[in-house]
Amino acid sequence: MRKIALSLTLVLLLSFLSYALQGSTKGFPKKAPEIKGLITDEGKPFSLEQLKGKVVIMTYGYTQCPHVCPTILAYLEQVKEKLDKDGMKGKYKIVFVSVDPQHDTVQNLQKYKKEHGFNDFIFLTGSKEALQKVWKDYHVYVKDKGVMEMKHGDMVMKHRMIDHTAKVTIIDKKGNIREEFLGMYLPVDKIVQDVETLIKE
Ligand SMILES: [Cu+2]
Repeated sequence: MRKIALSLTLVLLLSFLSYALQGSTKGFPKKAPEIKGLITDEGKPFSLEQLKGKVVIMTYGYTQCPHVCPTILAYLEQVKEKLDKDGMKGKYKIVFVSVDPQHDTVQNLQKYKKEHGFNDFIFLTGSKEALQKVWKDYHVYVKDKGVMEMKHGDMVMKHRMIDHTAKVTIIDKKGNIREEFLGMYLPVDKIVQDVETLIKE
């Protein structure tokens, strides 16, 4: 009987200690490269250092993106709502790094954020050089294909097309990348569970 109780305790302890993050953890943990030279949608200089002590949920995209980025942002809005409901407000930050230095000026980011109600998110832009450094450091593929015509039924519409990696990078309170969620269809509950675990570390 005592033996059973002991092994039960051990199993419980082990399962607690070995919570497995649910995203892609290959190559992580890894120190998150510092982000230099980018500015926020409020026109302020940004650094990851400013967010030390918070879990950072970072994604990459552009405000004129017709489909992928709006989808990712809608999922992240759900993540935000769940985290806030669980009392996590202020303990994490959602950051969106632009892949479009040409159009995503501070003003355009501000406008986009306001129009879509992403009030708690930080949108980042910067010079092409500064952004390119961040894309490279975080392994984000970016290819500007210019304006392309797309058919919507009988209508032909013009879209600014930038091919880019769709993913979310999760950085812990100490500034280490811990995992990534790849693709545009994000598992909201898994992200919430992981972020809450990292907040409690
Ligand atoms: Cu996009």
